[in-house]
Amino acid sequence: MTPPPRLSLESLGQLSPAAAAPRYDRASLIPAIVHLGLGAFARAHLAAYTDDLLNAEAGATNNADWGILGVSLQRPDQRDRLNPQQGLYTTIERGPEGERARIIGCLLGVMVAPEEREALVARLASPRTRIVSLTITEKGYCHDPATGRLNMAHPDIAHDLAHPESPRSAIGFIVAGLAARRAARLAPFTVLCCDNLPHNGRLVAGLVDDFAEALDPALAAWIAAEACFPSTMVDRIVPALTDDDLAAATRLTGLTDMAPVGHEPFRQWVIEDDFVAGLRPDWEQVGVQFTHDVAPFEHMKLRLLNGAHSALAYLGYLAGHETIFDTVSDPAFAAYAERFWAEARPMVPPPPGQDLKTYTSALLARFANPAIRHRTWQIAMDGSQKLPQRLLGTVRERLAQNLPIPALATAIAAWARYVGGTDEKGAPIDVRDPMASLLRETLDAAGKDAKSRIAALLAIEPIFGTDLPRDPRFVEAVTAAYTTLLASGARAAIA
Ligand code: CS2
Repeated sequence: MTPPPRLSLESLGQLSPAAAAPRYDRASLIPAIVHLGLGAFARAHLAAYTDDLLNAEAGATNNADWGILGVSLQRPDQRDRLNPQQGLYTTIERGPEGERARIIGCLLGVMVAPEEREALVARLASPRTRIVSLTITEKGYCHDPATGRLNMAHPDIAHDLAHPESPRSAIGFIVAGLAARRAARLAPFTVLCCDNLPHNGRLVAGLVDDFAEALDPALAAWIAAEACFPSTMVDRIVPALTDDDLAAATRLTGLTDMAPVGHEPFRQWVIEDDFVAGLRPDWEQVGVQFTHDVAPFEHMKLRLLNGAHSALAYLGYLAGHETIFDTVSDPAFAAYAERFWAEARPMVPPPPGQDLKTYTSALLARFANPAIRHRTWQIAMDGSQKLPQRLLGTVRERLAQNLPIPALATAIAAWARYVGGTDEKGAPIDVRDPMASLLRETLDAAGKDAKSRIAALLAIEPIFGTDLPRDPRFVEAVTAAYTTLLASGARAAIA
């Protein structure tokens, strides 16, 4: 049997009638958005919203220019899958009622930064580029998570400061692009951070400033005066691509797509309305919320969604659960999630019009979506970069009010158990974390005793700061939870 034709502009005519195709004229789009870190999430979120807007505006001219150029900062695989399809790909929405496929048309192509550094800087400096958006994950910012400052000793940052015209890091590319615009007397672009970091716009502005200041204080002053760094809260559960997704895309579209993306129905995007010259797509027409203060939304999302995600990922993985769905289908873990939220909710001021109990009930339902196979191992990645904003802020605020932290301490103990590198059956864990070797060495040096292992991990300042390791209430709670995890296993520990 010959495989169905590869998805492309030419084969769109053969798209299955059940799948939706772009209704706008793709030829009129220009890549006014350059997106750094093009992964599944951005393709199911930023690009899906933009595609909705283009569909809604089809025929009108005012929004016809907002196409997206994707950039991979490391590997070529997204380009190799997407460029032969002219940037087209299938999104598969998976809800309790079944699957719905559509073709996204606003991605115009993908560049691979390490192979075309100068060309990418030239793109960023092009007058047509208005927005540079980012989903590069927490570690992509090369910062110290506890202080939010740029890590000048990071190898990529050290390289980029020595070779600013030929950068490696996202921060290096942004500053190179802005420097070229300033030299050409162009306005800067807006930097739109879409990663799960607190005050993400302000954070990136600070990192760009740290970098530019080290290079050229006049450039730093120009960026501070002219550029915009709106903060955002982004939300949609988008697991990494699997072979099942490839088969599902073919089944639903009748075409071969090497880069489909599966996602849950829910999505949310809250953006601070602060763009250079006010230039941005009218995303509010398709459900994006613009506000002058994103902080309460990101607080709620990072602490309640991502906090519970990380807690369930470590505990669930240790208990042998492959996905978040498997984990919360186990009543002991669903009950744990409720206890976690009961600890976290009082430390979250609700955003306008939002009831937090309703929010966390909806989260449990989202986690329990059987059609979404989000691996605990995927969420467990990069814990050193995630713990501060997901768990430790809540811990600090509860301790300041002398409130107990049993569920939070259990989550941190599960992380400590996880980064130890062996699971409850003695099998090795593939720990992915920029600090993986430091974590390993720290634990090896600490020996076998639970108290000294926890003390050694909590002494890692970029994660825990200087206050938490000195707080006996925190240290004792995490040590006790860790001891129980070792003795009884994750499931019994929470049951
Ligand atoms: C997850 C997030 O991988 C992770 O760490 O917690 O990717 C989560 O799925 C998204 O933030 C949901 O919006």
